Amino acid sequence: LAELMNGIISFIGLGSNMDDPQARCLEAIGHLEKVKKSTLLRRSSFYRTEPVGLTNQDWFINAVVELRTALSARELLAELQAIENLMGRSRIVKWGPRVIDLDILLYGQEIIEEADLTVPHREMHKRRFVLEPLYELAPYAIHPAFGVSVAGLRKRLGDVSRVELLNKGQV
Ligand code: A4P
Ligand code: MG
Repeated sequence: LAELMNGIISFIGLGSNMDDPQARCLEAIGHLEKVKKSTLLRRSSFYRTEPVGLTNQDWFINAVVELRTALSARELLAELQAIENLMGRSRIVKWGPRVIDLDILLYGQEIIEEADLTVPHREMHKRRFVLEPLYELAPYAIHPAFGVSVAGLRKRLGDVSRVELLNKGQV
C-alpha cells in the first residue's frame, strides 16, 4: 500500500469515436483504475469534439484522467497499450476512427524523446480536445518542454475545432 502513496503524477488523454464512445471511455477508465502500482485520482468531464486531422469521421468523446503511478513511463505506456488491445483497438488508419486511444500527455515533469515514446505528447499543445479537459483538471500544470502552463497553452491555442462540454447527466 505504501507504494500507492508516492509516485509520479501523470495525465492521460482518452479518445474514442466508435462503438458508443462514452461507454468506451467509461470502460477505459474502469481499466485505468486497475493499473498496477497506480491510483486513479481524478477524471475530467467528457467532451464531444470535432475530429481533427482526418475530418471525415464521427465526432469523438475526449477526456483526461490524473493518475499517480510508481510505474516508469515506458511501463505505463505498456499498460495503456494492453488496455487498448483488450478493448479491441485495431490500428488501420493513421488518425482514423478508433475504439479507444490512450495517450500519455504528461509524466511528472519528465521530457522523453524516444522512437516509440514522446512525453509530453508531441501534439498536446496544438489540440483543443486535449487542452480543454486537461485545463479542467490542471490549469497550473507546466508543460516541461515549453515552460508554459496548461492555461497558457490553452490561451495561445490556434485550434478552432469545436469542443463541447457534455452536461452532467448526459454521461
Ligand atoms: N507514442 C509515442 N508517444 C506516446 C505517448 N506519449 N503516449 C507512440 C502514447 N503513445 C505514444 O500511436 C502510435 C504510437 O505512438 C504508439 O505505438 C506509441 O508507441 P497509436 O495510438 O498506435 O497510433 P495513432 O492513433 O494512429 O497515432 P496517435 O499519435 O495516437 O494519434 P493521435 O495523434 O492521438 O491522433 N480528433 C479528436 N477530436 N479527438 C481525438 O481524440 N485523435 C486523433 C488521433 C486524431 N483526431 C482526433 C483525435
Ligand atoms: Mg495513441
